[in-house]
Amino acid sequence: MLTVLLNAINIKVDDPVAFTFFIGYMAMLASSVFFFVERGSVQGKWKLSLLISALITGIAAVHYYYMRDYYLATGLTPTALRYIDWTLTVPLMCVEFYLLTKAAGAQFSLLIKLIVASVWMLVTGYIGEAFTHGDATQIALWGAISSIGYVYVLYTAWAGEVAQLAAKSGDATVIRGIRALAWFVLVGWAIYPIGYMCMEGGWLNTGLGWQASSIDLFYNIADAINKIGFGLVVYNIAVSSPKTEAA
Ligand SMILES: *C/C=C(C)/C=C/C=C(C)/C=C/C1=C(C)CCCC1(C)C
Repeated sequence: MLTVLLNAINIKVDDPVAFTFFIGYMAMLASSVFFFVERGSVQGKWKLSLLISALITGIAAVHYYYMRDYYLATGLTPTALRYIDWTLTVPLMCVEFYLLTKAAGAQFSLLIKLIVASVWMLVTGYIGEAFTHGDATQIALWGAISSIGYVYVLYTAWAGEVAQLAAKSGDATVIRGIRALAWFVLVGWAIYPIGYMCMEGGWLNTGLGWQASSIDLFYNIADAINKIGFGLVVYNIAVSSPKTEAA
């Protein structure tokens, strides 16, 4: 039964990469509808945050639609589409951090710093994936340069400005929410460099012999966890924070 269905949509049962592209598309689309509809039922001050969550999963859904097609047609990793998706959605995740801490005094400069760090991480990561042609030294070098941006976001969320502002807000829901998002950055985002190291010439590929095609498996699973998970944390903050008259 499942085989017939998967054949009909041109996905082989023994191809988990194709399967996760397919499921990823559905999950992103469904989440986007959910966040967009729920936006109507939360307090005014959270509506923009929910819209951003819907945009993150919505943008990803469109990219998954094309990435799945690309992968099925060529069997190759859709590197460019992947990085276009991330370059749009990761800065939007920075916007979520900014919006959640704005009431506690977050400055626009915090948002700019987070966006610069994440774009740094993605541009240098893209160079590492697209232009190194299996050269192990180059891959490791660009991976390390990219990680500087990652560590900056990680630091900001756990101990830097975002964490300090959350503490200052005095709102237990926001404090818990920011801590949950920081966990996503620590654990969920760490899945990406693992995927990166699976590419031809990466440490896990040459060192442990992991399959080069697993790069997409890691990225697809990480995207679902991080994009939908982030959105659900924000949604949870919105529905459980104390009601304020002015909002
Ligand atoms: C929705 C997409 C998200 C949250 C993407 C996050 C991507 C990363 C955290 C990527 C990190 C990388 C490194 C830290 C080093 C190697 C290259 C990257 C770009 C895979």
